[in-house]
Amino acid sequence: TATASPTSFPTVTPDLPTFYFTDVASDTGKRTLWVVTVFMALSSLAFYAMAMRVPVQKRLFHVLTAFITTIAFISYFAMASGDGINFHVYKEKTTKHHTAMEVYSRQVYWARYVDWSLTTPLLLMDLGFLAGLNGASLLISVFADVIMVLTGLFAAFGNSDGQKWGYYTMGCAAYLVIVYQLAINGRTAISNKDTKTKTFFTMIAGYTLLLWTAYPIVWGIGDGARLMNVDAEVVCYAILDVLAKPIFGFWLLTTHDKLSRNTASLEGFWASGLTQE
Ligand code: RET
Repeated sequence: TATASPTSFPTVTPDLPTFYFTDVASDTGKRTLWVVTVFMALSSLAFYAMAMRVPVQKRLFHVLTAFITTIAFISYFAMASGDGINFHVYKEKTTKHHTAMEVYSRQVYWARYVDWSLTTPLLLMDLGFLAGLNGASLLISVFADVIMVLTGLFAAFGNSDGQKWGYYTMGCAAYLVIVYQLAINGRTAISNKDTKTKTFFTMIAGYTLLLWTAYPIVWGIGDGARLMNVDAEVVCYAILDVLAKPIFGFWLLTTHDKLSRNTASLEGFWASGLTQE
């Protein structure tokens, strides 16, 4: 029968006319994506140039940071040129008098998750190596990070609220593991270092946690609750990504150059087997 209760969201109603509503990025969103693409490209070039000005032994942070913006450049290039995006149908319902169907869909930029799954572990390695975090804590935080991003991807394509918010909850739990590793174990590790390195780690790790916490909030309002349109979501992530990658990177590299004596221990791992330049 054609009469469907409006709460059951029927998927197949061949006899009802169907209206499609889609939320896609407008020129504002597209321009934002291109601007960030260029910014990521230029930052990457700057980081590679900065890497070449120091001997290989001193390049660990430069290389990690340049990798981060390189991946961001590729993923932003994909999104700006219309790749790495899918439409996700998120609501189907009949109109008030059951005379028509309405289908809502929204763009999901899945290229972001590909980016995050690679760049956020690299960011954690930057911070972990700076703090002199032990291998166990670093491995656990990187694992939790991958779980966080992948559950976010599953959540973005969830077919029901239960799925969507279920994955989101798992992602938030994984995020808490990262916060714990950085805030508690990172602090313990840094306590052996000199005051300058300690202050710098506290500042840059605090800055990171503040920015990272904004991501699940933007996700919850945008992809999650669909209260924010795709354009606004693109702009929010653009600002966060620029602060969390290139700005974070410039801050780390310019300060680390001055502190490089203090992170000598981990450079043993990075430079083992390298001949002196
Ligand atoms: C998701 C949804 C699931 C729950 C949580 C999330 C957190 C994402 C974060 C992303 C950080 C990205 C960065 C990118 C580039 O610099 C996946 C949105 C907790 C923290 C820092």
